[in-house]
Amino acid sequence: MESTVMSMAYKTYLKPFDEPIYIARPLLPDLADVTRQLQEVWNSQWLTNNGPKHQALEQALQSTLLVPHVSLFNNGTIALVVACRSLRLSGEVITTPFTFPATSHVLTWNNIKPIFCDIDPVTMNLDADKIESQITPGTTGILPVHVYGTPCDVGRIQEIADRYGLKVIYDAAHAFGVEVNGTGVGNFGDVSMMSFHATKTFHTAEGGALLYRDSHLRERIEFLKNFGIKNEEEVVMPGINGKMNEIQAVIGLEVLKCLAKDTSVRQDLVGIYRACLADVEGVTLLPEPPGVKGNYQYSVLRVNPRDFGCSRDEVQAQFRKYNVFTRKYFYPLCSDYPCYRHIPSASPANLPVAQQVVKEVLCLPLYGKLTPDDVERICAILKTFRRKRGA
Ligand code: T4K
Repeated sequence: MESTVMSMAYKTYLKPFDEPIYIARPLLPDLADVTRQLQEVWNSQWLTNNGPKHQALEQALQSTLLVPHVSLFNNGTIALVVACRSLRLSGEVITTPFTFPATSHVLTWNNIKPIFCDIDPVTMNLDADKIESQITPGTTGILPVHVYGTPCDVGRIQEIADRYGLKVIYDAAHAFGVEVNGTGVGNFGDVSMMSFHATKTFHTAEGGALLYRDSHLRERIEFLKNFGIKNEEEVVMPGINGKMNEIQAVIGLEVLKCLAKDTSVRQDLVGIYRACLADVEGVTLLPEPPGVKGNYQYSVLRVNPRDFGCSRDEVQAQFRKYNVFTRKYFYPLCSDYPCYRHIPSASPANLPVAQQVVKEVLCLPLYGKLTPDDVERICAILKTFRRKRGA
């Protein structure tokens, strides 16, 4: 009798969620707090162009991210476009195919040819061992991505860059607050870009920033993000409009106040994912590297179809029936887009690891409003998809 009741309860547990469970949901501060700050913006009648909220956020982020310079932007993509310009990159830049489209597109927007290099099978970041073979006389830089917030092999990459006189720009879109042995991740390379899109741990609805140590870069970056305007009489370079406005900055200031608590909730939820899936054959979660303070931006599953008895795509399709919307970040590979697949380095033969990884990864829902019970239920549902060999 007791076991029948339990099994009925379990069946209910395995029913579809009443409301859709998305991959991400934005961290929303108390609206009253946001409104209070917006009232100040209204009173000041200063809505954009380096206003007081913008300045306050820039300073707050310099200390939060442990980096000497932060320049705010209207989104991460424009920030990355400006980063390439600020370092005068040209010709060819070595990058990863396993990323969001923005990474390779910013090179194209700068008339730079992306050269795709294969990735590490565990971290899924650019494989430092394979970078040198892609360097040619036309190479001016390396654009690695700290995918899912896992830091790249920053030491090795810098050593290669120094040896060949190359610049390094990190796409750190996912790496807000990540530290490597106590150093803010934005201190590595020449410049790093962070995205403050609504789906990121820290956000300004849309937004982004460049992080860097060299104070000489600041003036050029600030000109480039503001049409190249020096003053009312002088325009010194062909800049773009990359400015963050005061409303975005207010959202950022309020999100920042809630971030530590939200990150701790995310950390606990990742712990539950790990505990629930530890013994499930055929699925693994992205490991946390030693010495790294993570930000728990994503919960990244790898599905081995042979051992799990079901492919990543089948898992995603099955989850949809339960109202759970996972994402195949980052399928397809950038090197497989029609605009890039003609490039010789985009050939699948050059990117065997990326070609394999891109079939296996599935990002699971992760955000502060998800409950431990939700995560346990998502894991329980996932386990039902497993097909034992021979079954
Ligand atoms: N480099 C890398 C490595 C990146 O991953 C990104 C952006 C960039 C550069 C460029 O940075 P930004 O220019 O964006 O600052 C989302 C984000 O839009 C994008 O910022 C992010 N990477 C990427 C990984 O994820 P989509 O196309 O998956 O977004 P979307 O609209 O499908 O949203 C995903 C889910 O989030 C929805 O199913 C529901 C939920 N959601 C979304 C929004 C926008 C909400 O609950 N509320 C919302 O307001 O790209």
